[in-house]
Amino acid sequence: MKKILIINGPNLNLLGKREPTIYGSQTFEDYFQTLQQLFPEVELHYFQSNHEGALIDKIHEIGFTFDGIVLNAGAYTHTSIAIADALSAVTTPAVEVHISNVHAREAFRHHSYLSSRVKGVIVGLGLKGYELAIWYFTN
Ligand code: CA2
Repeated sequence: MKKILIINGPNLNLLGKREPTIYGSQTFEDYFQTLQQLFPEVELHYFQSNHEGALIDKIHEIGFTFDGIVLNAGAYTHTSIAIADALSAVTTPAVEVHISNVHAREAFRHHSYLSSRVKGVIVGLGLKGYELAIWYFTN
């Protein structure tokens, strides 16, 4: 059974509770159940933190044994060389996901420190982006 970890960064614990016009109205916990139903053949794990170091620790913890990381690092995407370094340090491949189309938003969201360290990037397709990333790792 393939093991895949979804990592959500800062503020993504508010999904479904605030700013529904940008981020939708479903909580990630609800959507995670949908993902488990869609991919019964995958051992899916979920981790969310608002703390940069905790995200890095989790990448280190699973980054040599899991088959894939689906990473939405939130605003750390645009600031964190440390998360980029963590992705380079591990062997588990990652796919970067953004719920909103960051390229249609403020200029500071157009650059990602992480994109060069991942297999690919999915932006602007809402929560479906996570599904597509898992599909990539399983097909
Ligand atoms: O579009 C995305 O997935 C982002 O990674 C979301 C980040 C943002 O900083 C990135 O530029 C793009 C922000 C996450 C904030 O999530 C919230 C969810 C609900 C309510 C308020 C914030």
